[in-house]
Amino acid sequence: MFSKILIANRGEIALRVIRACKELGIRTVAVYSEADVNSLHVRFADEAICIGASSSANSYLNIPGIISAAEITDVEALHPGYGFLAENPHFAEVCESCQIKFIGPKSDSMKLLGNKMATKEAMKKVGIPTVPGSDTAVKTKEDALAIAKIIKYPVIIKATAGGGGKGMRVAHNDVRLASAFYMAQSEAEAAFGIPDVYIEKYIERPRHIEFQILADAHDHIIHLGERDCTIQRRHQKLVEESPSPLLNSKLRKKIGELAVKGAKHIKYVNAGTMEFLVDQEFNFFFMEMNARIQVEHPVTEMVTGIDLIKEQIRIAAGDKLGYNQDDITFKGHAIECRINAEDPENNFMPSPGKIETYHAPGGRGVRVDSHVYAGYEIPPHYDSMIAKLITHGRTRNEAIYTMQRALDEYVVSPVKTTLTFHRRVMSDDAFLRGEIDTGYAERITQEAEI
Ligand code: MV4
Repeated sequence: MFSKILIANRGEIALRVIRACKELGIRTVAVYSEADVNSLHVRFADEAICIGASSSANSYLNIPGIISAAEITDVEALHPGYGFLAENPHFAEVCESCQIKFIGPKSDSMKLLGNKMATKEAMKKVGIPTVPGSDTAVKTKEDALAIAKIIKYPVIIKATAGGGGKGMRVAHNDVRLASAFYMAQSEAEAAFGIPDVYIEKYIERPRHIEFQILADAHDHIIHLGERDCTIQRRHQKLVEESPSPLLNSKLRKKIGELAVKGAKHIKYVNAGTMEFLVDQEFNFFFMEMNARIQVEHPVTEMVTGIDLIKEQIRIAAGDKLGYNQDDITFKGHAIECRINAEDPENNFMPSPGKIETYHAPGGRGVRVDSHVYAGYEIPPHYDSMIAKLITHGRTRNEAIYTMQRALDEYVVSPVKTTLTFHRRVMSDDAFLRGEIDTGYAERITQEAEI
């Protein structure tokens, strides 16, 4: 096992990794930007090094700065968290070439998974259902029209280098397809430096269900069930839960086995997530695979009792998984609400600034993962998430009632937060019935769907 790890991240996830390290007896090194001097991840780590100015580009994305910090402090491994450099194959290679173990998948896996179309083809090859569409990059408007003729409208154009909803365009007819095609291409070129796009049949009002995978370096792969992440806005998840109210144990077993098969096929190692869309008829389709620990990992931890961060560290250290698929049992129901410093009454506009009053909820069945406190100044430079509120209950209703109670207790002022949005969701009849789709968040905030 490692004796010292550097955490190349900030905020709640840096704190989450530090906590796991402490429980494993591993010393920790935090890195921070000038804006984060007073952050809890700096205070709770054994050592902390400033790696640059406030902007992400100068700090948490500054590869030479992070590597220098790792060398000075003589760490054996590095945890990237999520976002920033977590899925950057070049960064993983630099770490390995400096004898620093990157706690994540191999850089080759990250390269493949960064290409959404190549990943889709790889999964299709082992019998995982994918959405009908082009199986190579679509280079001309004529090709795009020919594919649309076969799969029929509506269609969606996606950037091969995209993911997470970036660079997507929907078209309902030939005229719109032509302009959507050119727009998607130029957006892809501008955002990723790669103009390649592909086309799929557009699934209307789907649900987003993802499976958590754990894979060790000894060809042993298991899944830890699913998370339903259907409640999103502009591709930002707001509420996640496990199990999904949509799946029964038969469908869970079926998709879970396919997810494991897919991860095995690409020789994936570490924690990963296979993302699926489920349509109104319960057909499911593989979308993409995420090569990182995800924000919403706590809901899986709550229902399986497994510490995913510790598992990531053990896997990177070369340990074998300590259990088989049959040893994984699911207990009760967990829900996570993302508390962002954003104003739901004003188009979710970021609301950075100083938190004057802060009271986090507690009590039975409540978990809060957060780096903020009374007097904390939310910097304007990064993601606006300030906390994750997770509740667990024996049933979905119990988890919801505990969430309602915890949301009532939560006080954050004067910054605006998504607490108000969550209070509305947790008492909304459609949500209580589990009748949601990807248009839900926009509908209840009376916004137009994209
Ligand atoms: C789709 C789709 C409909 N049809 N693909 C958005 C994120 C990316 N991972 C996949 N996304 C979508 N792909 C086809 N063929 C609709 C979405 C989508 C979506 C998916 C999950 C959750 C929220 C969403 C919001 C808008 C669009």
